Amino acid sequence: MTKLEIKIIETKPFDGQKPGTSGLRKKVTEVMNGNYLGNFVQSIFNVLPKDKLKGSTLVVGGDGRYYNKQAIQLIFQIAAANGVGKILVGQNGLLSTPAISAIVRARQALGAIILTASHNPGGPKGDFGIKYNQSNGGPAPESITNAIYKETTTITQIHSAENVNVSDLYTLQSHEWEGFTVEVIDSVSDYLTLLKSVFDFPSIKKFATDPTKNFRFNFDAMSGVTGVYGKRIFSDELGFPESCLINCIPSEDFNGGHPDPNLTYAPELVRKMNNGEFDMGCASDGDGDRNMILGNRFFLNPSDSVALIAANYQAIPYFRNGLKGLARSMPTSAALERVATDLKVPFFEVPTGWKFFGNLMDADTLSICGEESFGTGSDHIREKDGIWAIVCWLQILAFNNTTSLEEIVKKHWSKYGRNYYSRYDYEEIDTKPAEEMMKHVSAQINSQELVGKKFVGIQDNVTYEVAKCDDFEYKDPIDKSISSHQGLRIIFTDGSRIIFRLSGTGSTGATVRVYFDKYETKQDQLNNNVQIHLKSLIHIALEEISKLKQYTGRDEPNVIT
Ligand code: VG1
Ligand code: CO
Repeated sequence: MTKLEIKIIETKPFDGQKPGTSGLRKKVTEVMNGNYLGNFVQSIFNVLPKDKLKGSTLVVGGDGRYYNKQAIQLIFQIAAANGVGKILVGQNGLLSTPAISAIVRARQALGAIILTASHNPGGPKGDFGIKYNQSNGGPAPESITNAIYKETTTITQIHSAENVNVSDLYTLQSHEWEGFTVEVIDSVSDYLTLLKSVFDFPSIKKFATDPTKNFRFNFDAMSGVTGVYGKRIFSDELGFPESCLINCIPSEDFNGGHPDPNLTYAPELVRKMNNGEFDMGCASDGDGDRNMILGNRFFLNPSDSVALIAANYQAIPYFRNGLKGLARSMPTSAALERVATDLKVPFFEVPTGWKFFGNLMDADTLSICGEESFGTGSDHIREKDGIWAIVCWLQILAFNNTTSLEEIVKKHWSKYGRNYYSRYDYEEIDTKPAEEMMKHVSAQINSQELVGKKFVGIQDNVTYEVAKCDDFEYKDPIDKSISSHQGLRIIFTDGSRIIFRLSGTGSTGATVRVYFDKYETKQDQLNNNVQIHLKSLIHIALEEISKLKQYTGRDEPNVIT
């Protein structure tokens, strides 16, 4: 068997290799510069204990964006030289983020290296991303990502086995060297096996293919990795015709699109749904962990989606023994805790980013969780899961024997009340004005001058009085670690909330996110237009508290959800 030819490459640190909300995300041009990626990969191995690394199994794959394949070869070489025994790589280098989480767990791997910048655009001028997941299948916590970052600031050497090269990532087979194997695995099988144990596939198939129901379904993979999964799961397994699947060929630049499933970046699907062409339309992002779900001329807000999945848990076989707990990220609407209260299960509020849910799941206190940013998931894996969320809704429709999502959501609102919710994104603002605006808001929070302040709503004439405001800090109930500065919160006496955050996933400039949440119980006020219903709160946030326009020069957000 061929021996590994290990070389030591001298290197120097690169600035700015600090992972953000979900891994390191940078422009492809920056990542392709010299040892940039090699440094980061070696830094990951430098923080992993040598004895665990020796002979370990790692899962590697990505969303198929530009530079994915070259990065995979580089990881093979550095992993081999650092003592890894085996790498499981997805066919053609493709694995969705949730599938990687499933594979790590099913095969008891040490961890995974995931190559994705998720919802950020790709191609030679787009973004690239890399993150490390641990043996539970979830993103590494801040203690590890900080340690990796520290390594990147002092790194001097990369260890690389330069005779490791796998040119054929298509054929499902193993490639062996002395002490090192690369196994090309099917991208879908492990994940599909898991989903089949979570859901009742036959009942969904029966519903989906029942001619008397004439259920019209559409899935948009946004030219990301879930194209591969969409065909196998929705078509081959659940019986939907292939004509239901759009943009299902993974492309290195997402076909020139922005693989972010929201109302702005999935225009084709949104137009069809607004025309009433389908009963259910859905999309997922570049790496398959996000989902957008629409009904016939109806938008399902992600914060409502997770609340409804929880409220309808009995439809899903995986939850047959009940729910252990529910959780949402801080900016996500408060709809979920009303369900937690009703079901009498523990409830948790964590900072933005999936890495905070994992500890709760590992401690067996969390079953279903979600984020407003089109992320929903459960403890079947340790990542959010776009296809899982879509299949949840198929299962809920089948269980309730209806093709109308809207009907199910409206029934929920009339029982629990409705959280009117919206998020405004101001993308690629210059860093300085964005930070100054955040400082302006945090000054009012730090001095507590906002507390007790009354604002009269320009739309509803209602008086909004500030009850509480803070810079959100989270103490992990399991490992007691503290995460500070997780978003500026202003909470009103009626429970309405305004939140300001700077994004941690962008690669250029700053993205400001402003979140609005207002709870309504009056039965005749449950079907209003969201933007009109929130107009007063939006005005208070933008004009009175933050003076966002003055600071940033932006009249309108790029994306409204
Ligand atoms: C955004 C979302 C956050 C999500 C993160 C990763 O982070 O707000 O909820 O977990 O993206 O999603 P930020 O810091 O830009 O607000 V994914 O699908 O890009 O891995
Ligand atoms: Co994603």
